[in-house]
Amino acid sequence: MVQPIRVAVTGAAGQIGYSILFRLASGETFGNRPVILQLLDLPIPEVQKALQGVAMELQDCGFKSLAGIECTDDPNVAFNGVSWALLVGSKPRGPGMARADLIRENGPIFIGQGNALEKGAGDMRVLVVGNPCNTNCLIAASNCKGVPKERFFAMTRLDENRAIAQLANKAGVTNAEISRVSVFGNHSESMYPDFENAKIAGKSAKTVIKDLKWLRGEFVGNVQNRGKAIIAARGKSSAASAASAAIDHVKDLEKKTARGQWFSAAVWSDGSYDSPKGIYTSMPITSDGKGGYSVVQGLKLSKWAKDKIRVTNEELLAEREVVKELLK
Ligand code: NAX
Repeated sequence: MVQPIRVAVTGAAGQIGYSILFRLASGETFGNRPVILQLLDLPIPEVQKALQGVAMELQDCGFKSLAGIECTDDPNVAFNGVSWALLVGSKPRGPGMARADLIRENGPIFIGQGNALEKGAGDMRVLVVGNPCNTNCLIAASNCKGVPKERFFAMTRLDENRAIAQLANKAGVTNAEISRVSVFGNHSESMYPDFENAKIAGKSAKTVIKDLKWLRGEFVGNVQNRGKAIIAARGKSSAASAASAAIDHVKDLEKKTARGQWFSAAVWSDGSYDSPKGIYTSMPITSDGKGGYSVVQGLKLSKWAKDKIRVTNEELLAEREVVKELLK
């Protein structure tokens, strides 16, 4: 009999939780391997009641691959024995709230969760989605001593997917014809989506689109500001697309990346592309299909692109400064 895989999701009663859990349970993400979901949310009666409601709906789907559901308000229970921990839960940014205040507000959550992950840790991988995700990932990893920093990721896959859709739309092709898009830096408005190495139907995106002004201006801006545009249109932040990107991340890390392809994730900086060490910054990576990854090396970037990457990494250094007392 195949051993079930245990997957923890925090903030499971929230918007993203409501989209992600069904795709984790359905068999789509882990194939035929049975899944036990370990769902964490706040110790507030209404929140725990809502979480029970989500668990009831999961049961009602009758997924053959769902082997169990545990709902809890205790991170030690949620992370016990997991292979994946998806850290979604955190407070959203309130109106007029500065980014630094959000960082200070959410940072402490990731100390406790880092400690609990350390206790429960087997050979797990952690994906931080809750914002500011790069810096929250740094806090969690730093408070999870003994677990290699390379097992932690912050999610920038949504930004990559947004960039793919923008390029496909401009070139009048399907998303499937776009490849080799990378997101560099922070999951914030400073991120840099690289089109210089992207391909459209196997040809350089720059030669297909032939409009450098659009690529450097509208394209980059649309990707950087897409989160805001969704809030303006929907009145709520992206949820289904964020959940979908997290599923893409897990699936892509679980399988060996096809030759010549890559995907984006914020990883523990090894200094590639002149990124400072000691931060989680987004880079193009490939997976070995066994839980390990490598940063794609040797991409050619213009001085203009390198400047953009420098700026977004400087923002990450400034965020690290804000949370320095939370790091071990
Ligand atoms: P919701 O407010 O709908 O849900 C958040 C859930 O987290 C709530 O159920 C809340 O009770 C729970 N929570 C809060 N603190 C917790 C704690 N200490 N332990 C466990 N649970 C806790 O937000 P949702 O729309 O689901 O978004 C969740 C996070 O994802 C936010 O931080 C959001 O900014 C971030 N996002 C990140 C994205 C990315 O690409 N990295 C994109 C989408 C999204 O903006």
